[in-house]
Amino acid sequence: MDQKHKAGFVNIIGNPNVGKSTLMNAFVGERLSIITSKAQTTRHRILGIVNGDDFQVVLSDTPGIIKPAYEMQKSMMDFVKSAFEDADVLIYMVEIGEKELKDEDFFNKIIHSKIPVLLLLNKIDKSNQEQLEAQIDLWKSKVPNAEIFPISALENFNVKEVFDRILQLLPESPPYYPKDALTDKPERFFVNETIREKILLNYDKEIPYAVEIETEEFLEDTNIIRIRSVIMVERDTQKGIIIGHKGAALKKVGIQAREDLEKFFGKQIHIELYVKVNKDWRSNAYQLRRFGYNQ
Ligand code: GDP
Ligand code: K
Ligand code: MG
Repeated sequence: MDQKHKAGFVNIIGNPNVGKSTLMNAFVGERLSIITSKAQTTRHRILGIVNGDDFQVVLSDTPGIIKPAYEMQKSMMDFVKSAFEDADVLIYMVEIGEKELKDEDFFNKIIHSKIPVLLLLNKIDKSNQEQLEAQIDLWKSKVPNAEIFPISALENFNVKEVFDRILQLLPESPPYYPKDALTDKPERFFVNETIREKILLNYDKEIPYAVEIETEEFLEDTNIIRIRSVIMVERDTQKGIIIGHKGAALKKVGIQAREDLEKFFGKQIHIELYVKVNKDWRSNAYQLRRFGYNQ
């Protein structure tokens, strides 16, 4: 192994919807993490890996920080807590106009962090110079231990500068994952997340939060991948809404998911979706383990 190889872990934390997943995808160059304008889009910790000849940056996207209201959210916050324990660099993302982190404990951990903190002030495409300067001053005083970078994750502005700074901060180390790896998550995970994204986009109100996806079959052939996934809901009424009149709503989700998955895997996709009622999957600890929240 080259002596000068650098490798390490970068954890991205911040309030919901500030743009954490958008940034991670900008770094990795793939839509690993699903992105929507709704809070709680990201439920798991997702690793994204950026490889170069002499570096490997392992980024971890976390769910936005929220106050846990039920079992699933508690476990989501455990993912966030672990972000403080195994990082070489901490990215704390805030967006223009935001004033504080929703959780005081987390905020205290950030300002007392022994790990270098890069504070990314995101969405500057939505601000003017005066507002930006005021925000930089505000965050300098709130988090004196951080280096501040104004960025636009969406428009890829200043993202490369942040990445270069990360490379400087990483320790010399051999890679942690194979150098052709993009993520630590199995293929089925991306299928589940893609379907969940389409559900978030197509249904209103409480439906997306009552849903969990399980991919039962993922059969890869030379030219085609055959997928069968279950959409788990909590009540019969939700099942009806997901399916829609003559199955039209579910069909739309299937078509949209297939289009994205064909791009992601670079193969033809055959996808079969069906809906099952599984009462209270959200608060049942056994079920949560099964879906991978407590691992
Ligand atoms: P997360 O919840 O922190 O992971 O946020 P997401 O990455 O899911 O983004 C939430 C919303 O903010 C989405 O609608 C993004 O398109 C939008 N967004 C992210 N970054 C930017 C940015 O730099 N500028 C603008 N205007 N919108 C952004
Ligand atoms: K979001
Ligand atoms: Mg996210």
